[in-house]
Amino acid sequence: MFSRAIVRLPGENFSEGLTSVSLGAMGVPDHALALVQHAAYCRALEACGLQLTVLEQDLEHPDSTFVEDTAVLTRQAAILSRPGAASRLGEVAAIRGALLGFFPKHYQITAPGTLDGGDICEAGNHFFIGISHRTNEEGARQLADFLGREGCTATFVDIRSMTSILHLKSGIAAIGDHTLVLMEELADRPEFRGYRSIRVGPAETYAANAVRINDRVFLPAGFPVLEAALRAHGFAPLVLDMSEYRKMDGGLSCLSLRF
Ligand code: CIR
Repeated sequence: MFSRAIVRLPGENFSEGLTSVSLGAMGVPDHALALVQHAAYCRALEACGLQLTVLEQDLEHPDSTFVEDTAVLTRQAAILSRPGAASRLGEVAAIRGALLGFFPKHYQITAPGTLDGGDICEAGNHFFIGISHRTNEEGARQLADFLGREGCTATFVDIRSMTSILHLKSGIAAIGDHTLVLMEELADRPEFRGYRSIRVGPAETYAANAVRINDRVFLPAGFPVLEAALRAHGFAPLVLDMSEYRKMDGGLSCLSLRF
């Protein structure tokens, strides 16, 4: 069960962040609408019983609303990341003060390691660590070592050959009850054998970035097949509009650090 979350408001220059999406086709993100969607996300977290720390916008870092990438959290420890994109490196120092007071133990990924929190999928005491174009092998090794010291296990999932996702968690969600939501391209990988899986077809891949928050599973709006599948498996989806964050390659998990 989570009792807290940290979020950061998107800045007016949010649309100057990194994205692989063609904004010509999709339209530039609308900051006012992004704020409305952020507020709805915060209300949903609160409705699930979480107490929020809402950080002010950080105009130095247009991607800083995606706070998930700055840390990996266990019960006792906050492991500060070292983001793989140069423009995001400063986000870690900016969130450090807000985060560390909540945790008795602290670790830090150091150079030449790089690691984005979006590549880390926590399934109970086990962590899947994506090796991607943001998280390198050295960063993954450092994290696995820190997790080991915290009594957790880890396996690596190399996604560098995949062009369809930015982070591991763009294609997988651990939603509890030994269940993984998995995009087709990841569904048959041996790393995930032994879990109950709910597959997400190519038309709904974006929705694979779902998040279990206490009794609910947060799901982006517009993905009825996955929503129905979750209900059929006994989960309770809570649907949120994520249109403006999607334009910046962001999903539901990226918008908060939960603990
Ligand atoms: C980036 O490219 O870094 C941001 N525009 C999106 C980060 C999304 N974060 C995540 O999936 N955890």
